[in-house]
Formats: sequence, structure tokens, C-alpha cells
Amino acid sequence: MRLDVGYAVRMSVSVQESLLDVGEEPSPGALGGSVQRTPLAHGAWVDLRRGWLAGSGAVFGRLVAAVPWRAEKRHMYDKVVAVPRLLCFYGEDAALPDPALTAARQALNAHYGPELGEPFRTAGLCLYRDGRDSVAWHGDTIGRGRTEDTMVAIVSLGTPRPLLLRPRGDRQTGRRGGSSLRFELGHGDLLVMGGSCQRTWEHAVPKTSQPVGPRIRSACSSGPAGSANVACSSESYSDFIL
Ligand SMILES: O=C(O)CCC(=O)C(=O)O
Repeated sequence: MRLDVGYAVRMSVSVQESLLDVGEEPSPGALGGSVQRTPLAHGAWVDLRRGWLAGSGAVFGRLVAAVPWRAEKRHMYDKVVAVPRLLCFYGEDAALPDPALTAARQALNAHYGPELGEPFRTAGLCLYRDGRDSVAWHGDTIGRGRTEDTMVAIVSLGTPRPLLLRPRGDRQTGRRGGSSLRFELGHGDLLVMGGSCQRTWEHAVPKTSQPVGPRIRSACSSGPAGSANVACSSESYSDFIL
């Protein structure tokens, strides 16, 4: 099946019909005890809740068609290069493009609000069209995430792609980051990076030469200058170093 990606970008994306589990009513599941937290070094942690968004295939199909996806370009040294994925950012007062995402954000706020101390307010969506789309090693450190603990909550829809996490190296001293953890994310999985994760760890979704289908990630963060904003509308040039 091919779905049209409209608005700012006219193209179509091949979608396996099995991804579009239209029979299931899209809704986020329980959090609480079903969330598995892994403490990481340096005060970082990562939470994982597999298959959190039921009916995620149907939501995926709706988002592919309804979101005003944008293809962005960036200056990199003396070149202008395409950002290797399509993007859309929803600021504080913007309605999210699907009721399932609104319900997901409400559920995240109910669960993480007391620990985060503020609500998730903004959302950034990315569409990885195939294995050539990617994001290189980075931490979401613009805004509060540069100096304070923050949370970035990622809901992953469609074809699973690995999200890698590794401790940051130090460019000045040449100290390399540590070995990476790998989370295969798709099908409504929820992954939340918290604590110092954006400052002391970095994450990436590498390119692959495998024939993989499209994936959407929706990331919620807590402020207008937060990580979802960074992730989706003002990426650093490190995005292109793969
Ligand atoms: O696709 C993902 O799961 C992570 C994306 C990301 O890190 C980013 O856009 O900054």
C-alpha cells in the first residue's frame, strides 16, 4: 500500500498493510508497574514500555497522511544538505494531529508529572521514510536540557528501528563515549529518557542498508525550548555525521 504524504511534501510512502492494525481502537495502555526503568551511569535513566500505544498502526497511517511533513535543509560546513527525515513540530498551544497522541500526552503527564515537576508541552514528529533516514549521535541539549535534568518521551510507530544510547565522549580530551545500548523501537513502544540523559548520554537512529519500511516517532518534551523542539526543528549539524 502507498500512502500520500501531503502538505509541505508531496510524496508517497510504502506501508505494509499489516502495520495498519485498523481493527484496534488506538489508545495508550497502563503505565505504572508496566514501565521498566533502567538506571544508567551519571544520573541518567531510560524507561521502556513495550506496545504502549494500542492500535499504533492505525495512528501511523493517519499521521502519515494528515501531518504537514516538512523536508528541511541544513548548512553543514560549506554545503547545504537535506535533513535525512521529514519533520513537524507542535508548539505549546498547538493541537496535536491525532486524538491518540493527545491521549498519550495526557497519560504521560499523569504518570511523569510528579517526577518531572512540569507537564510535557511540546511535541516533535519525525518520519523516517526508509533505511536512508536517520539521526546521528546527539543529546537534546538546547534550552533547559543543557544544564538541568529533563525528560524526552518517545512513542515509536510503524517499522521498528534501533535507537542507540551511549555515554558521551569528550571532544576536547578525545575521550570516547562508552559502548552503546540498543533499543529496537516500533509498534507503539514508549521510551523515556530522563535524569541527566540528554547531557551525559547521546542517542542515535543509524542508517541501514536493509529494506526497512517507514517509522514515525513522536517525542514529547516539557518546554518550548525543549528537546522535542530541538529534535524536530533545529537540529545540530551532528545529525549528518553518520
Ligand atoms: O527517532 C527516535 O526515536 C529518536 C529521534 C531523535 O533522537 C531526535 O530526533 O532527536
